[in-house]
Amino acid sequence: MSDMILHHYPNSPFSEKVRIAFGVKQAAWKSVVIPNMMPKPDLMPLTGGYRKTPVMQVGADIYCDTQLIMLEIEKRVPAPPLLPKGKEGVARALAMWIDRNIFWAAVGVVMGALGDKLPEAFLKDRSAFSGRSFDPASLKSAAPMALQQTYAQLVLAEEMLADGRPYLLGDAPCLADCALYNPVWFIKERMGGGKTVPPFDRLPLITAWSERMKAAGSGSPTEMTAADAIAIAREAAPEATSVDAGDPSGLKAGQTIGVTPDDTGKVPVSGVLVGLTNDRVSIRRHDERVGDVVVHFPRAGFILTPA
Ligand SMILES: N[C@@H](CCC(=O)N[C@@H](CS)C(=O)NCC(=O)O)C(=O)O
Repeated sequence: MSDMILHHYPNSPFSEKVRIAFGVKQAAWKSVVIPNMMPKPDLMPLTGGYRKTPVMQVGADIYCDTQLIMLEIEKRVPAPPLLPKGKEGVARALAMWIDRNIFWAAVGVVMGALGDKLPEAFLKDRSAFSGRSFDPASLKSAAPMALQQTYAQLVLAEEMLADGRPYLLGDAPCLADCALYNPVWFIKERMGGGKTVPPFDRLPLITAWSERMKAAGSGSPTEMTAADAIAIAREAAPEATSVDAGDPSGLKAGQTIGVTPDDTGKVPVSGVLVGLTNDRVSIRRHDERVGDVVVHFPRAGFILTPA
């Protein structure tokens, strides 16, 4: 069973980064809607504790973090490419900048406006998730600065479009465009889509670009239940992986290790090392409900700890 199954929820901006990639590629995928906060009882057996959204599953292989999910989609649906030839590193580096810098500024803008309308349980969950205070009054007072920061970062992308190119790296949307669509979509979705919504009142090229991106849609999703996704994992065997014996980390195949995000949702996932390359680390774990699965993470932004 090689369907790409995305575990996500509609309001999740990082999920939109992936959904728009499915749109660019006009890809078919399965959609499992997960809770927008902990607990996530049908996701944890698959990931072993990784709690962020989204997660992609293909059979008994579980891909965590959009950095890696996008590479996996690219491998499975190569055309049209998200990594333009000769600019693969640039596209990935831009995506990293956007994910790590613009996203949190955009969260500050949206939460500043909506913080006092969100359920207490959600605010508590996000405080624990991020290590930052999601208290509505603090969110509100920090919002003007978050807006300035969002603009200061987005203006760099506006400059990239200043020569008339339709997308960040040229004539076609790439990984960097999908990444940028995440915070832009988030603010537009939650604060109203108009051109006059700050900071878009001062970003005409990004505003026009976001309309072009929106037109890509989200491919062809089909709803799937969490129970069906779990059954698929149980019945499938993970794909083959290999450990680079010369990896400078010194980690060896068969060792038990923990893998932990270095920024938010810092829950370690432990398992047996079965894959290690420049761009990913893969660990095998067993769970009663899902059987043997391999959970894959990007190298950048993840801490590997020998047990
Ligand atoms: N680096 C991660 C970031 C993912 C992320 O922060 N996602 C947010 C939702 S958009 C999240 O996990 N929030 C907490 C949750 O959904 O439980 C990625 O690229 O996938």
